[in-house]
Amino acid sequence: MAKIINEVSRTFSEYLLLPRLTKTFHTPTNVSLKTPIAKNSSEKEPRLSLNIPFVSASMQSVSGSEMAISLARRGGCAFIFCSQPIEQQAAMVSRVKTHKAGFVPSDSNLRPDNTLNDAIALRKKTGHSTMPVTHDGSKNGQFLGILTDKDFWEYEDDLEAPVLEFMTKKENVVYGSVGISLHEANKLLRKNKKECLPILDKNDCLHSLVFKKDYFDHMNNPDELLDRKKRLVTGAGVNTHDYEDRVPALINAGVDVLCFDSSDGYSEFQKNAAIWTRKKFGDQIVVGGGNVVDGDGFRYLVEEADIDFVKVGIGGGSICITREQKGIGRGQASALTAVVAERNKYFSETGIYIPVCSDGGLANDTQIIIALAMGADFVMMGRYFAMTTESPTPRVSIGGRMYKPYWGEGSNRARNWQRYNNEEAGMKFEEGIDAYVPIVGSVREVLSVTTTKLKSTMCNMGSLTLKEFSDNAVLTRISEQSFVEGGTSNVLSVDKDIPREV
Ligand code: MZP
Repeated sequence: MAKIINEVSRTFSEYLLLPRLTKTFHTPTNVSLKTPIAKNSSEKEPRLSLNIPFVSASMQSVSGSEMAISLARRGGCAFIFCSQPIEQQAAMVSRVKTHKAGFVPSDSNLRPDNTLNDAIALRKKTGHSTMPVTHDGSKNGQFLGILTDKDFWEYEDDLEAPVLEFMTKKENVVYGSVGISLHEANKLLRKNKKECLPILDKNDCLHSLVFKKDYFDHMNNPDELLDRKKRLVTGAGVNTHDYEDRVPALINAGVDVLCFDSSDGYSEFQKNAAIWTRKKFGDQIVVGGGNVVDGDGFRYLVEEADIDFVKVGIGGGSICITREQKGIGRGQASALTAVVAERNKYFSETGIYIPVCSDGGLANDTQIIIALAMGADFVMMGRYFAMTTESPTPRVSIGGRMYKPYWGEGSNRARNWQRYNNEEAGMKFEEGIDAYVPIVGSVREVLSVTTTKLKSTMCNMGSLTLKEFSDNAVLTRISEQSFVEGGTSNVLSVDKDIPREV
């Protein structure tokens, strides 16, 4: 006979935190959001930790290389989607790993015979006023000099005159050679009071540029997540079909973390793929598994599949219709607390700590905070990142507002790929929908609001680390009435209730 769990399956919006004693040193500046992503023990540090507890979903409409670069620069990690050809995914990983913060390829180049008018037009097009001059106007051509808007007077000089007459010639330019470290390049900029340092190869061809402004940008991103070679960290999704080809290609491209991307990870398919990966690559790579929604699934992945972190959640994603279509899933709060309880039990039995990731269905910052309080070490989000300028989809104007397309990996649009392309499932039904989400700003902007709120709540809970936060957390279930009470009541909101004159 079927086993029936009588306890209701619950979600994050049904809970609130009760504040704990806040001491004077509990201030946001003292809070650390560092969190493990690889298994660890009291004797052994995790092989990899995130500097903020946020990762982006392995989805076509969320995680490309631009997302991966931007998120790693803020301390998180993107999982580049696997529903694409292996070479294409490996190229995206490689783009992140070769992104050298500080050394940028020049995108505004001139030939010496270009006119000042050409230079002005180029500046308008790219928005960049520093323009290297190369023999053929290409970004890696022979370097002849550099033109900036300080070199000419737009309303005084003859704009039909060639750039050659106005540029600072190579012999008067301070430049660096390929191989110079970023630290040394910045020292040269500082010593010579320059804004930009061209980097030349041994044939005097332009390689890249280093800008003073990027140094400040770097200083403004103290949480940047870097590997041992100071390259940005990136993750990638993998599947249980072509892993024997995909995993080596991704590792070759330099990927740091892999995660099996499946709506149901409690399977021998995932065990076989994870064990194969571990046997072949050992601890060189962090491997995540999932998704599961209970302690049994957790135990299986940890004990049988030797994975590093477990991802929790079935059917809660904003674009997901798995629960409606197949009748499997669990309220995300119930799923998370069940898995966290099993993780803690496993830790007390073995001394091995397995990070848990809450994946999907986080509709706002409050729910992110509740998930972390309930013991998630980090959260994976799709919609949240799909709404940023860095997601790999085009902007679309609908009714005067700007949106971006966002679709599930189980939707028709995405599913011509291995995960959904097996004979049994056929193409008879979808598990995800095709949607639009409003554009809310850059990854940096949205994360800055979320992390500020999270740190503030952690202080309310008398905690300076995420571990203290979940150890200290006391949560209460709320009634529908108290949920209503939590919003505004008996007032007219200036934003929502009072019509504005146009
Ligand atoms: P959300 O952050 O948009 O609410 O949810 C993102 C998560 O939904 C993903 O990380 C993945 O686990 C899940 N997902 C992606 N595609 C589908 C689908 O098509 C899906 N059903 O459920």
